[in-house]
Order: sequence, then structure tokens, then C-alpha cells
Amino acid sequence: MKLTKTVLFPVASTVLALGIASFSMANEDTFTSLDTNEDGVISKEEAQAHSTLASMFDDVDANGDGVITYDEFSTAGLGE
Ligand SMILES: [Ca+2]
Ligand SMILES: [Ca+2]
Repeated sequence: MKLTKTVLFPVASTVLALGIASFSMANEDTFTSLDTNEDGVISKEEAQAHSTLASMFDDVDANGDGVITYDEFSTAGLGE
């Protein structure tokens, strides 16, 4: 029992870490492709290219400054 736990835990951690890494990359690709003027944030106009983001814009823009940062984007769980 003790041996099984010792062996399985690092494997599970690696799989989890890889899953998170690939999710983050997909997220970043989506964010970058939406940021057409490459100023590092998504404006309301740029968000129109992403139907989900466009309809959720005000919710995703957590601090209400009218643009979406990568932090706000990833916190909202967008990226597909
Ligand atoms: Ca932009
Ligand atoms: Ca914002």
C-alpha cells in the first residue's frame, strides 16, 4: 500500500501538470489571435470575433476598465 502510493503520486502529478500546461497554451493562442492590434489586451471591438467572449464581455472584464487582460480572460475559463 505504501509502495503503491509512493509510485503513483508523481505520475498523477505529472499528468495533471501536463494537462494544465496544454490548457494554458490553448488559452494563450486564443487570446493572442483575438488581440489583433497586439496591445496585450482585448477591446470590446476585438471581442466581437469570439461569440462567447462578446456576449460575456462585461462579466469577463472583472475590473470594468473596458478591456480584457490575459488574466481576466483565463480567469473566465475561455480559450476554446
Ligand atoms: Ca488589442
Ligand atoms: Ca479589465
